[in-house]
Amino acid sequence: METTLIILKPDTVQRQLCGRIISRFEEKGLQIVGLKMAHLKRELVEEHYAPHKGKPFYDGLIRYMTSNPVVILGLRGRNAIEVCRKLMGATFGYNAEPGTIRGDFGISKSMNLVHGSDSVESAARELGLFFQGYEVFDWTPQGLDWLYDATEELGR
Ligand code: IDP
Ligand code: MG
Repeated sequence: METTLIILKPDTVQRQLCGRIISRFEEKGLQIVGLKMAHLKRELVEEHYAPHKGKPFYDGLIRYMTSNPVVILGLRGRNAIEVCRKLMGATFGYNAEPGTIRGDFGISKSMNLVHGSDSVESAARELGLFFQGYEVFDWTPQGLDWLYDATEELGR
């Protein structure tokens, strides 16, 4: 099982799409293990997006991400990082395939509704930035045996 960091960006909150977008992840079988709302401070967003520092869109990205509240999620499941990236779709809304979150709800380059970690290393780094340990909950979904093959995938 992997856990990934998802942020519903300010455009998702403003456009009141949080519920619909969280449903996409839940319907797929991902489990919410952390959830909170925050108006992000500049320093935290700068650290989160440090790999993009110096790129032409960086300053605008920081302004956008600190402009309004966001919703932050920890999502858990098999291959959660890749699964979430697939559900999100390509970075730019106008490129993203229909059926994906970015493909169905947006058309912008920067305002693309969601952030999702892109590797095991970045997921660990980003979860550590946005959640304290006690804010991530280890709970067992009742329906787990109907989402995964118990013997083959869950080792039971
Ligand atoms: P990702 O969110 O699909 O992983 P990244 O390349 O990591 O995409 O870029 C981080 C965020 O920066 C994007 O989600 C988007 O909001 C913004 N961004 C990336 N490239 C551009 C650009 O060329 N113009 C404007 N904003 C961009
Ligand atoms: Mg990225």
